Amino acid sequence: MRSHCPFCSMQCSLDLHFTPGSTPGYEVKPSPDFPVATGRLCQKGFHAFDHTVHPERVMQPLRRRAQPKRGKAAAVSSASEGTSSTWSPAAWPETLDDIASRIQYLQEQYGPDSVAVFGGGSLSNEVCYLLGKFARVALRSRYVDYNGRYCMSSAAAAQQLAFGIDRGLPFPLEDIPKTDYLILAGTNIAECQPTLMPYLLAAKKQGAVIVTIDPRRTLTSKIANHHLPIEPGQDSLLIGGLLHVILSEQLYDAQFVAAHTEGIEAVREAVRDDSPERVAGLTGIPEETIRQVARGFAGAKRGIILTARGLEQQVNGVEHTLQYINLCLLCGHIGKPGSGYGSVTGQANGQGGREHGLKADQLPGYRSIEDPDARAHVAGVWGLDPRELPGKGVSAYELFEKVLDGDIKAMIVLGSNPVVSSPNNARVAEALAKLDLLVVVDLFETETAAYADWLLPGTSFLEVEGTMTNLEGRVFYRPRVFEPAGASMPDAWLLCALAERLGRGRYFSYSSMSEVFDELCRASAGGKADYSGFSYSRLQEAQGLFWPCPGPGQAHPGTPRLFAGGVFPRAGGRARLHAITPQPPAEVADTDYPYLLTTGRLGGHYLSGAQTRRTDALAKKAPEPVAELHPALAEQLRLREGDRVRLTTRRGSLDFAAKMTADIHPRTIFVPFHWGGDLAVNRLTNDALHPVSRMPEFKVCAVRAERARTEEASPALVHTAKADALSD
Ligand SMILES: Nc1nc2c(c(=O)[nH]1)N[C@H]1C(S)=C(S)[C@@H](COP(=O)(O)OP(=O)(O)OC[C@H]3O[C@@H](n4cnc5c(=O)[nH]c(N)nc54)[C@H](O)[C@@H]3O)O[C@H]1N2
Ligand SMILES: Nc1nc2c(c(=O)[nH]1)N[C@H]1C(S)=C(S)[C@@H](COP(=O)(O)OP(=O)(O)OC[C@H]3O[C@@H](n4cnc5c(=O)[nH]c(N)nc54)[C@H](O)[C@@H]3O)O[C@H]1N2
Ligand code: SF4
Ligand SMILES: [Mo]
Repeated sequence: MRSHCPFCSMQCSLDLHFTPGSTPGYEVKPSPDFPVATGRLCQKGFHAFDHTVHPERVMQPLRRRAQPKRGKAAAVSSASEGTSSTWSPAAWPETLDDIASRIQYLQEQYGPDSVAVFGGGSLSNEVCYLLGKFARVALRSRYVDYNGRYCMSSAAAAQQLAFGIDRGLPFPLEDIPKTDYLILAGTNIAECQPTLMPYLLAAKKQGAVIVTIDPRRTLTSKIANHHLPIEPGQDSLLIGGLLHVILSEQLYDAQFVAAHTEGIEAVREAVRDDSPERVAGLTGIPEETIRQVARGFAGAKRGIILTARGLEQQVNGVEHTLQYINLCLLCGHIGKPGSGYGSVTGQANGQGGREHGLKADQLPGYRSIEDPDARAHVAGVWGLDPRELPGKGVSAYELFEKVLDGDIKAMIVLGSNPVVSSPNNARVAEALAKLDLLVVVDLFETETAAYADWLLPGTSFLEVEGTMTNLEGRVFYRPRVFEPAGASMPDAWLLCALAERLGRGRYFSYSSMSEVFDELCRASAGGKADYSGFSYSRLQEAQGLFWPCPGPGQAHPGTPRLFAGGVFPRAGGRARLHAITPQPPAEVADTDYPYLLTTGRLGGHYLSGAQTRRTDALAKKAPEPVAELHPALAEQLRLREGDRVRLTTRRGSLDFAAKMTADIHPRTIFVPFHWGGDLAVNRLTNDALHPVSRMPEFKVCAVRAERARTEEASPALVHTAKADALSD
């Protein structure tokens, strides 16, 4: 049986082979004949089946017996997961009746905006579309956003500003081996999109130079010709140095810049003082390396830059991204095979999720909810008066602030575990504990479900059909291979059933998932992410097609490569260069907090770990988070191998096992974020947001480090024992 891995944005195709008598009963193998992953899977893909049959799967609607824990003290203490005595099982009709009547009661008291929706980028296009529609049409609430805000929002904003459109990669993966020079900044592809590595290696084999920019020498950096180990937060400054060289030595593509861009003079002015000498002094990257990479990239026939969360998840994330786009545009490396700028999308459907209205300011087809024409078009498809559509809401993290302010009283969380994945997560827990009604729809009783009044069983990726959009903008069909487990129901069914009980059923009456998709396609027609030429049958036949694909009919072949001939979808057709003046992160190192903490991923775990911590083979390899720090720093702290390190930021203190590695910048400490409770590094991270994209600063905050006192029972050790028990 054919499906697609539920985890990262590569969306590798996998085949399930029935193996009677074995555990877990099916063997996962890579599909040999689907494009993208070239017949490979990573460790997460090979184990993707395991969590779907885990004994802890939620199998029926569960209602909390007692009230959820209330108040700050409870929220800040370990967000331990509940037990079965916490919940009483319920049938679907009474569940939906109760939730609907509580929503109606709250909306009568406090208005439609008192109920919010928090979605996720693992969901299919159909569910993302329905969630956005559900918020606006069934709840009539402006408050909807999703975890993609924590993920792609800075790159999305930057691409919109520079190019007028945001598609993670504006070119297909098959273009990568054609390049001569590849810059990988803040992207750890070897662990985060492992099946993309063969494309990078193919480029290298054909002679491409590879440069990595990261505070850590990651597995990805091992294939690089040059590794530039900056401190977190310095990308704009470093790239400013490269731009200075390229402009002062006249290495840029003057013809391309004159014909296809605007704004070069302002960039020239902005980097006037960023000489390699000065930038080397500030970043520690040798002057000669700055010159060499600038000359190499500008002189290459074809060049590609890929960025990811390393530089995007910052209060300056949009500016860092724009600076890399400046580099690409000035060198004319765009709009032709083997050249371009791309941001490596993260979640399974991180791309589609941000196209069809799950974002606070957005309507399907990547339309703005503030554009009167867009409102009229979408309202027309939905059969509403445009005046009935609410306006724009607030970003993911700000939804929790609205709860604390008392504006939001109820929330539906579907496809996310924000207690683990939000910055400064004690505040998020505090907000959830304050809600009058929290409904969580998930496969598992997550750390977020610990605050829920209702926990509803979601279906796994194998139990529901739908379409997904991968990092290249390739839209493909994922079939259903099993019946929903237990009493779980597809998310789409749940939303439609709830809409009906809220008296809005006439807007949510579909007889099949393909009907939802057809409506999505109509709603997207004429928008930037135009899907109107797609249908289930067409996508199945073609093994995926690239958007935009304007309809009607089957004539348009889809668009694997954007910006052909250097034409950009902005007024005048030109791309925009941006003058960037590098700014420091929201927190810099000082005497109280002398180092920088950065966070990220491990190859064997996925996001909040809800799925991969329940996958024995993966949990065994990485049972708890380990803080990576440089041996020189360890010596300064008198830390020995095997010691635990106490990390303290302005938000709190946590203890972690420590690993010494010369592969990290000497003043930077890295901790992965895949764990909850007292192992959740998001207890420490900064909730400062980018002024426009509202992206939190996951990648930099000031931290103090010391040897943890061993006589104190370390909370982490308790959890290690729990993780071991889980994997037995
Ligand atoms: N195994 C695994 N794969 C995943 C995921 C997962 O959880 N696990 N998640 C998926 C998702 S949703 C996403 S968004 C992607 C994320 O994919 P990536 O963005 O590649 O992953 P991260 O580990 O968050 O960050 C990448 C690198 O940024 C570096 N970094 C930190 N600060 C800076 C900085 O200031 N500048 C630069 N240049 N680099 C910096 C870190 O050291 C890290 O190596 O991965 C996807 N794939
Ligand atoms: N410190 C730090 N924090 C970060 C980041 C970082 O780099 N550093 N990265 C951020 C990024 S890029 C991201 S994308 C976020 C992601 O953070 P989360 O949104 O918390 O990610 P997941 O763990 O994927 O949560 C998805 C949840 O939905 C459930 N689920 C999966 N599929 C389905 C489905 O089809 N239906 C339903 N109903 N439920 C489903 C899963 O069991 C899981 O509990 O984390 C962010 N947080
Ligand atoms: S590379 Fe991504 S999509 Fe492919 S198997 Fe691994 S996690 Fe799944
Ligand atoms: Mo992400």
